[in-house]
Amino acid sequence: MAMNRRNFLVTGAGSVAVAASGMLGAPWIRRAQAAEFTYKVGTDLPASHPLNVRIQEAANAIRKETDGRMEIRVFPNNQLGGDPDMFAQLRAGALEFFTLSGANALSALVPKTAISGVGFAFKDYGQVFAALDGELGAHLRGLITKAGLVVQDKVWDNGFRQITSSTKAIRTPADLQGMKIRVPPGRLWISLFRGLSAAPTSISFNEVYSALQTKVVEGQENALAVVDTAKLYEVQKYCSMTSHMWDGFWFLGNRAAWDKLPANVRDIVSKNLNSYALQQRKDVAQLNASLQATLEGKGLVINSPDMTAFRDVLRKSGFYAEQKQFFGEEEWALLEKVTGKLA
Ligand code: X2X
Repeated sequence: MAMNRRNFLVTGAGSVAVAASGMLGAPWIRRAQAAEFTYKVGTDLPASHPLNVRIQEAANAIRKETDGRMEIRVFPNNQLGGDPDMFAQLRAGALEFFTLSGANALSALVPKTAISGVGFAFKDYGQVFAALDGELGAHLRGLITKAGLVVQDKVWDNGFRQITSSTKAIRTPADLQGMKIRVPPGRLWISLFRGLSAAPTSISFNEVYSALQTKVVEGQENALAVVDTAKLYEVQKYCSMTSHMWDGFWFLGNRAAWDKLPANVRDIVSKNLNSYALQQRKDVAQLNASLQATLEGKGLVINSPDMTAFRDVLRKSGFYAEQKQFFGEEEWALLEKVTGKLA
């Protein structure tokens, strides 16, 4: 077998070793051979974030349980592009799997998935997962499926989002007035921060570090696990614990690629993705609870404002009335069934 660079890249280092040692076909080398199905998953977070760590563990379990038939390769950190790009690739079939927030680019196709990000809707993780593992989640997954995509049952955690800034701590609603803040692509984020009288700009995550560094924007908002793993503390000074919204990732699949998998392989994939998602939720909750001290050690100045006044500003701005109308009576009722009256 001739080994040129292309062969090497296609077959991988395992096969090179096999070819070189003349052991082709040896049964114990089976794992090094190409899988029958090699699918990619793209994510927007750094490799060290529990989202990627647990997806990789799920992929390992899936390879093992399918006897090497199914390989899922993880491409973290926007290696395959920003969220809108990866979402387009997923829809076109160039990418088989993609994790995406319901409030992010997914809401351009399925607007109602953004409902999980409504400002101050969930008071804690108990409410978040009661809603998303319950009726609201089932309803949203139905809409995603109707739009032609595949979605796994368990949502992965991003966390409650906090505001960081290079210019000031956020202590009162007045501190947000006119603040140039980066938000992810998605209508809801713009409505939320306009409702709080800030000046939000949509920027996809792959451009956030440099947008903060060059001061195109003063601040951004993300869960502490993201602030830490993406090293945003290097380009931000303050972090205000606003927990203004919860955010999570749906594990999406391309319909044609999914339907190509035999039923027993699909079952193994879903079973593992859903069980590792539950592990990942625990990791993120623990991290977000313990990272304050770590981030202070890295130089961030952290404060915890009383959020009552912020909610009042949002209510008075008409935010909840507007969102209720946007998402619709049925969806709003499913949300309020868990959260209690919001508007
Ligand atoms: O873009 C973001 O800020 C991120 C990484 O949190 C999302 O995917 C929504």
